[in-house]
Amino acid sequence: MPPMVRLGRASGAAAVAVAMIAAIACLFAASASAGFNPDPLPGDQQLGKAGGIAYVRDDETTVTPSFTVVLTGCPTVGGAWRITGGGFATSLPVNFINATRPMDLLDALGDDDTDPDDYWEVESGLSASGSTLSGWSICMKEPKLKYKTETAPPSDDPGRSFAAGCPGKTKPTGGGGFISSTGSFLGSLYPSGRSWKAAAHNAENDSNFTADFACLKSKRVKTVSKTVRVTANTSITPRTLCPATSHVLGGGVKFAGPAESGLAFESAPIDGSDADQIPDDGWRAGVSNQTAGTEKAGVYATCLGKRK
Ligand SMILES: [Ca+2]
Ligand SMILES: [Ca+2]
Ligand SMILES: [Ca+2]
Repeated sequence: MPPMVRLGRASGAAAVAVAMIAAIACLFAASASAGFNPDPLPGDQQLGKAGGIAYVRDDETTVTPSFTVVLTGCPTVGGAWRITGGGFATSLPVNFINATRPMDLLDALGDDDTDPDDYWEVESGLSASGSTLSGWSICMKEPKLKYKTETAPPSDDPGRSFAAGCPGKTKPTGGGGFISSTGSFLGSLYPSGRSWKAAAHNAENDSNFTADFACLKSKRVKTVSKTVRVTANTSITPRTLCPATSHVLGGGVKFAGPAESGLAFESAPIDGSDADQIPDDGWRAGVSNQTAGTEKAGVYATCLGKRK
């Protein structure tokens, strides 16, 4: 039976719902990361291409509350398309997200490198039966993309946060993170200058906690962001749009309060008011504030401008 979730000062409807889901999850013994089919392509919906960037989505319905995974590939995997960023959304703001990150395809499935450039993985270790978990991959034919996975320093703190830098003069195009252990969840994942920042609620001593992101050296990459206030025990879904002639490569979500008390339930590309229906125009974040006070939340979009 997994340990009960520690939510610090949390109270109110959101916390009650979280506790209910935790109780339901106790009924299931499935272990996270038990072998699943690593082929990301089944279920993928090709949303279209804009400015040389491809957008792909997949949706999964939670059957086993303690483990739901969505794998979303680039249009072709093991080829020229490479991950620039990715996202996730849950249909309920109380579902926990344990992973949202770029992944490497097995050699056996046609990929012969070790770069996590092939598909995007979203994983929930606690979600309500029948709710939907969605994943997005955003891909570009760009050989200069670099990938970084960094593990956070060991810690028993219930709230953990750290930053990891892009190599050389590159900066983040998109990214995510991972935290292990039943009851843990991600709260913040966002670009900051040449670094990628991650924060999470750590439910057990020293869960494995990583930041996973893609980086590119390009004057065309610009980050836009917006900060909003989120009142006690409520959730908010702020959005920000890229400049009109650019296309989104990735994005992020931030909870500025205590790391153990912010639950990220969405960080995903969105369609704007342009003529197409491709989600190439901006980013939406979803944050649940599990504290008894007002906190700040942020949404980030990294945008690729026109070639000059
Ligand atoms: Ca898929
Ligand atoms: Ca690869
Ligand atoms: Ca669009």
